[in-house]
Amino acid sequence: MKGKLITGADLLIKTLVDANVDTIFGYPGGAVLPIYDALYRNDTPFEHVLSRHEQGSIHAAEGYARVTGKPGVVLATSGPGATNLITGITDAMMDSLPLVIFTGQVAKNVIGTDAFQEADVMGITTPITKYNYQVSDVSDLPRIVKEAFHIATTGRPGPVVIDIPKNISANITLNDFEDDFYLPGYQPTINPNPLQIVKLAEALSRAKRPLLLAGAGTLFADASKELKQFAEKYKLPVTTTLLGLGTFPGTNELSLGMAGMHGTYAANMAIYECDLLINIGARFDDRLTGKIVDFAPNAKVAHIDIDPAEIGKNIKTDIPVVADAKKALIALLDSKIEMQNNFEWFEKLTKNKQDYPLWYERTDAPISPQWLIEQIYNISNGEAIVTTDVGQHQMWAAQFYKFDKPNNWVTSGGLGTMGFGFPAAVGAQLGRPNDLVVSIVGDGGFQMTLQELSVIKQRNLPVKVIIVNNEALGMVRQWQESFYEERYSESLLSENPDFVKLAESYGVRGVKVDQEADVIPTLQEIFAYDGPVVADFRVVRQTCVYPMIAPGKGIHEMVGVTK
Ligand SMILES: Cc1ncc(C[n+]2csc(CCOP(=O)(O)OP(=O)(O)O)c2C)c(N)n1
Ligand SMILES: [Mg+2]
Repeated sequence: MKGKLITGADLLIKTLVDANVDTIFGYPGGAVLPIYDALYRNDTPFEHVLSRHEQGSIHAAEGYARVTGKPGVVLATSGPGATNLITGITDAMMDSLPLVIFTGQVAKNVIGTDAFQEADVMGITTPITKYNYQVSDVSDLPRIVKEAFHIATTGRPGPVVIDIPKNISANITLNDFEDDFYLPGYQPTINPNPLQIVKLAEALSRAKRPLLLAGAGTLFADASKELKQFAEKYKLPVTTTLLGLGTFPGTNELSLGMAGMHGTYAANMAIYECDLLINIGARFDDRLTGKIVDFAPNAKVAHIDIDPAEIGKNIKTDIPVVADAKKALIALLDSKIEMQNNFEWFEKLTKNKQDYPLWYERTDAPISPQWLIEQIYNISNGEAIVTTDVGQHQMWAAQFYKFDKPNNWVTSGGLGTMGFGFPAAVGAQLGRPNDLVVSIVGDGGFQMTLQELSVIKQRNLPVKVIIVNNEALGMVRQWQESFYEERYSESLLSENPDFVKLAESYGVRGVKVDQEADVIPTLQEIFAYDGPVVADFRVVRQTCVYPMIAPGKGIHEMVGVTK
């Protein structure tokens, strides 16, 4: 017999060390006790971060993955531990975040008997993971873990679940199984087809009104540098999706800002009027496109995406390029392209930017939420990692924080998960300990996962929580105002807790600001403070997010473009 005898849990720890894991986000329970015991007994080179709810663990892992580019690793127990992860797994699937999630499972001999804390994790997670495994033989464990990290991080990233029955982690086994793998059915296409690149180069040479649309795929491919080179070389205007913010510098003269439901007039009209739309790593989701027939109606559409399933899914595509965004951009930079004179187009877009900027009403007390975001931008020199929840504050952060650098923007796009922002900030701060992490949250969403205050206290993580407190489920209130004749059904939060006292009860500093005059000094002071802070900013409840494309309307039918 070869090798040493150890437990399956010790073998798991070894596989994590081999995968260069530095942080695990988790929460213990019966089915993972052998794994937690192995964590205790082994001198591991990685850290385990105890959340206060499994949803906190998984959103933290998402935040960590988003800002570091490394996979987020999660460990939870069977049954309720696993089901508490479901929202985060779905969120990661929708936003293509690389996660490897370990769930405990009841022992193999009782699977299917409704054993204590048994849940069908394979069944539940099949539609919300890139791949999932249940380990049935411990000798497969090293290979499965290696495969899982490979699948999560390559091609289009996504979450992978490994369900581990308790007998596998508890029993004694050998420590030296093979971990080589071969996945003939999983070979993502990385390099673009040269003929498709030629077609795209030719289309660009003919275009009079070209436009680049950059999505999160550009970030995952680490292609921001190439995107900027390409745009500047040919003077191509650039708009981004919500998740693509930061992939192209927001302050660059070629930037039109974000497109879509709450995008800028300049960006949405550019999509409406362009004759060539080059989508790089965005998935044409409905919050971007509005009514499909009015989306880029005069344009040839090129779509660069690593996931072939995205091509033509929502928008008819003339030039598909299945490839890694960086490889495709490098190929385009090397292509022969002779641009038409697009001076008039560029002038028009610049004029749209100047004539129809984002606007807001400034108020003194309570504070204007958009003005608050502008001050956060100014005082952090535009260099903070910003995480948000979902709602009005999220859209204001997207509109008014000009992201110039990639991977500093952490938000829940596809699933729109309230409760995401604060735990995501915990993971972001752990992944990038030297950066300023500002978590802009709603008074509603913060109350969904604020138990993670224990974690920032325990670890003295200097996360700055900014509550944009409108005493409302603001985005719901806005839709009720606009589309339901001001019937504010269950959307006003007049019974919010005292957030300052709440923070203090966790041992975290709390401040409340309700006058404009106090905003700048408070932000300066808390950003300089070396510890966690919860700041409750009182903003005007009635403020709406504009411009807006109403549901069912076309991208050119924005309302609230001007005051
Ligand atoms: C988990 C979850 N439940 C419900 C919703 C629907 N929803 C979207 S925005 C919103 C209001 C959010 O309120 P708040 O967190 O205070 O942010 P605000 O819009 O006021 O800035 C709600 C309820 C959601 N996105 N996620
Ligand atoms: Mg609110």
